[in-house]
Amino acid sequence: MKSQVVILLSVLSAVLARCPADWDHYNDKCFFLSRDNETFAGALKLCEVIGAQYGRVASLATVDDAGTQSHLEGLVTKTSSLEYYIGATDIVHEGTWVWVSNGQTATYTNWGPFQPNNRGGAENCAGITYDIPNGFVGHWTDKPCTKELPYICEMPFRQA
Ligand SMILES: *[C@@H]1O[C@H](CO)[C@@H](O)[C@H](O)[C@H]1NC(C)=O
Ligand SMILES: [Ca+2]
Ligand SMILES: [Ca+2]
Repeated sequence: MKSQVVILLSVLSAVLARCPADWDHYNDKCFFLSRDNETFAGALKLCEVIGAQYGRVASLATVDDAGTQSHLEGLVTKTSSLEYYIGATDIVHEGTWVWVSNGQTATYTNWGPFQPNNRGGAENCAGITYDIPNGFVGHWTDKPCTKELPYICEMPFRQA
Protein backbone atom coordinates (compact mmCIF):
# COMPACT_ATOMS: atom_id res chain seq x y z
CA MET A 1 0.00 0.00 0.00
CA LYS A 2 2.71 2.42 1.02
CA SER A 3 4.68 1.82 -2.17
CA GLN A 4 1.54 2.35 -4.25
CA VAL A 5 1.07 5.74 -2.59
CA VAL A 6 4.68 6.61 -3.33
CA ILE A 7 4.24 5.58 -6.97
CA LEU A 8 1.00 7.58 -7.20
CA LEU A 9 2.67 10.67 -5.74
CA SER A 10 5.62 10.46 -8.10
CA VAL A 11 3.28 10.06 -11.10
CA LEU A 12 1.29 13.07 -9.88
CA SER A 13 4.35 15.24 -9.44
CA ALA A 14 5.56 14.30 -12.92
CA VAL A 15 2.18 15.37 -14.33
CA LEU A 16 2.18 18.60 -12.34
CA ALA A 17 5.64 19.48 -13.63
CA ARG A 18 4.37 19.67 -17.19
CA CYS A 19 2.67 22.62 -18.86
CA PRO A 20 -1.12 22.60 -18.47
CA ALA A 21 -3.29 22.20 -21.55
CA ASP A 22 -3.48 25.56 -23.39
CA TRP A 23 0.04 26.38 -22.23
CA ASP A 24 3.08 26.09 -24.42
CA HIS A 25 6.37 24.54 -23.35
CA TYR A 26 9.68 26.16 -24.28
CA ASN A 27 12.93 25.32 -22.44
CA ASP A 28 12.30 25.73 -18.70
CA LYS A 29 9.06 27.71 -19.04
CA CYS A 30 5.39 27.39 -19.86
CA PHE A 31 3.76 30.24 -21.79
CA PHE A 32 0.11 31.22 -22.11
CA LEU A 33 -1.42 33.65 -24.60
CA SER A 34 -4.56 35.31 -23.23
CA ARG A 35 -7.77 35.70 -25.16
CA ASP A 36 -8.92 38.71 -23.10
CA ASN A 37 -7.63 42.28 -23.16
CA GLU A 38 -6.27 43.83 -19.99
CA THR A 39 -4.22 46.81 -18.85
CA PHE A 40 -0.60 45.94 -18.06
CA ALA A 41 -1.32 45.85 -14.31
CA GLY A 42 -4.47 43.79 -14.85
CA ALA A 43 -2.59 41.37 -17.09
CA LEU A 44 0.19 40.89 -14.54
CA LYS A 45 -2.33 40.24 -11.77
CA LEU A 46 -4.22 37.73 -13.90
CA CYS A 47 -1.02 35.87 -14.82
CA GLU A 48 -0.29 35.55 -11.09
CA VAL A 49 -3.81 34.33 -10.33
CA ILE A 50 -3.79 31.81 -13.18
CA GLY A 51 -0.38 30.48 -12.14
CA ALA A 52 -1.48 30.12 -8.52
CA GLN A 53 -4.19 27.73 -9.70
CA TYR A 54 -1.37 25.43 -10.76
CA GLY A 55 0.64 26.08 -7.62
CA ARG A 56 3.27 27.99 -9.55
CA VAL A 57 4.58 31.54 -9.53
CA ALA A 58 3.53 33.06 -12.85
CA SER A 59 4.14 36.50 -14.31
CA LEU A 60 4.10 38.33 -17.62
CA ALA A 61 6.51 36.82 -20.12
CA THR A 62 10.22 37.55 -19.82
CA VAL A 63 11.93 37.56 -23.21
CA ASP A 64 15.60 37.41 -22.44
CA ASP A 65 17.06 35.81 -25.55
CA ALA A 66 16.51 35.56 -29.29
CA GLY A 67 15.33 31.95 -29.00
CA THR A 68 12.50 32.88 -26.65
CA GLN A 69 11.64 35.87 -28.84
CA SER A 70 11.33 33.78 -31.99
CA HIS A 71 9.39 31.09 -30.14
CA LEU A 72 6.85 33.66 -28.91
CA GLU A 73 6.62 35.18 -32.38
CA GLY A 74 5.64 31.74 -33.64
CA LEU A 75 2.85 31.53 -31.06
CA VAL A 76 1.56 35.04 -31.75
CA THR A 77 1.38 34.49 -35.50
CA LYS A 78 -0.99 31.57 -34.87
CA THR A 79 -3.50 33.98 -33.29
CA SER A 80 -5.59 36.79 -34.72
CA SER A 81 -4.21 39.40 -32.29
CA LEU A 82 -1.47 41.72 -33.52
CA GLU A 83 -0.27 42.92 -30.12
CA TYR A 84 0.49 41.22 -26.80
CA TYR A 85 1.91 42.60 -23.59
CA ILE A 86 5.17 41.13 -22.40
CA GLY A 87 6.57 41.77 -18.93
CA ALA A 88 8.93 44.72 -19.49
CA THR A 89 8.27 48.18 -18.01
CA ASP A 90 10.22 51.41 -17.51
CA ILE A 91 7.70 52.86 -15.09
CA VAL A 92 10.21 53.19 -12.24
CA HIS A 93 13.06 54.88 -14.16
CA GLU A 94 12.18 56.27 -17.57
CA GLY A 95 14.31 54.49 -20.15
CA THR A 96 15.39 51.62 -17.87
CA TRP A 97 13.44 48.54 -18.93
CA VAL A 98 12.94 45.96 -16.19
CA TRP A 99 11.29 42.52 -16.23
CA VAL A 100 8.39 42.29 -13.78
CA SER A 101 9.04 38.57 -13.25
CA ASN A 102 12.44 39.07 -11.59
CA GLY A 103 13.24 42.80 -11.37
CA GLN A 104 16.22 42.38 -13.71
CA THR A 105 17.13 45.06 -16.24
CA ALA A 106 16.43 43.86 -19.79
CA THR A 107 19.67 43.04 -21.55
CA TYR A 108 18.27 41.34 -24.65
CA THR A 109 15.76 43.62 -26.43
CA ASN A 110 13.94 43.54 -29.77
CA TRP A 111 12.58 47.07 -30.18
CA GLY A 112 10.96 48.02 -33.47
CA PRO A 113 11.74 51.12 -35.52
CA PHE A 114 11.96 54.31 -33.39
CA GLN A 115 11.01 52.38 -30.25
CA PRO A 116 10.94 52.85 -27.35
CA ASN A 117 9.84 56.47 -27.97
CA ASN A 118 7.83 57.18 -24.79
CA ARG A 119 5.25 58.96 -26.90
CA GLY A 120 3.42 61.70 -25.04
CA GLY A 121 5.77 61.06 -22.12
CA ALA A 122 3.53 58.19 -21.10
CA GLU A 123 4.59 54.90 -22.66
CA ASN A 124 6.00 52.65 -19.97
CA CYS A 125 4.89 49.11 -20.86
CA ALA A 126 6.16 46.83 -23.62
CA GLY A 127 4.42 44.61 -26.12
CA ILE A 128 5.16 42.41 -29.09
CA THR A 129 3.60 43.94 -32.21
CA TYR A 130 2.83 42.94 -35.77
CA ASP A 131 2.55 46.01 -38.01
CA ILE A 132 4.47 44.79 -40.99
CA PRO A 133 4.05 47.90 -43.22
CA ASN A 134 5.75 49.92 -40.45
CA GLY A 135 8.50 47.38 -39.85
CA PHE A 136 7.14 45.62 -36.77
CA VAL A 137 7.43 41.87 -37.24
CA GLY A 138 7.06 40.72 -33.68
CA HIS A 139 9.19 43.66 -32.59
CA TRP A 140 8.60 45.46 -29.31
CA THR A 141 6.87 48.78 -28.82
CA ASP A 142 6.44 50.85 -25.68
CA LYS A 143 2.84 51.81 -25.10
CA PRO A 144 0.61 53.32 -22.41
CA CYS A 145 0.19 50.82 -19.56
CA THR A 146 -3.53 51.63 -19.47
CA LYS A 147 -4.04 50.30 -23.01
CA GLU A 148 -6.06 47.07 -22.93
CA LEU A 149 -4.34 44.28 -24.82
CA PRO A 150 -3.99 40.51 -24.80
CA TYR A 151 -0.92 39.36 -22.88
CA ILE A 152 1.56 36.51 -22.56
CA CYS A 153 2.00 34.83 -19.18
CA GLU A 154 4.87 32.58 -18.16
CA MET A 155 5.50 30.16 -15.32
CA PRO A 156 8.21 27.63 -14.58
CA PHE A 157 7.98 24.27 -16.35
CA ARG A 158 8.95 22.65 -13.08
CA GLN A 159 7.39 23.49 -9.76
CA ALA A 160 9.62 25.36 -7.34
C1 LIG B 1 -9.51 42.88 -27.67
O1 LIG B 1 -9.21 44.08 -28.37
C2 LIG B 1 -9.23 43.90 -29.79
C3 LIG B 1 -8.70 45.16 -30.43
O2 LIG B 1 -9.34 46.29 -29.89
C4 LIG B 1 -10.64 43.55 -30.22
O3 LIG B 1 -10.68 43.35 -31.63
C5 LIG B 1 -11.06 42.27 -29.52
O4 LIG B 1 -12.41 41.98 -29.82
C6 LIG B 1 -10.90 42.40 -28.01
N1 LIG B 1 -11.14 41.10 -27.41
C7 LIG B 1 -11.97 40.94 -26.38
C8 LIG B 1 -12.09 39.55 -25.87
O5 LIG B 1 -12.57 41.87 -25.86
CA1 LIG C 1 8.71 55.15 -20.87
CA1 LIG D 1 6.00 53.70 -28.46
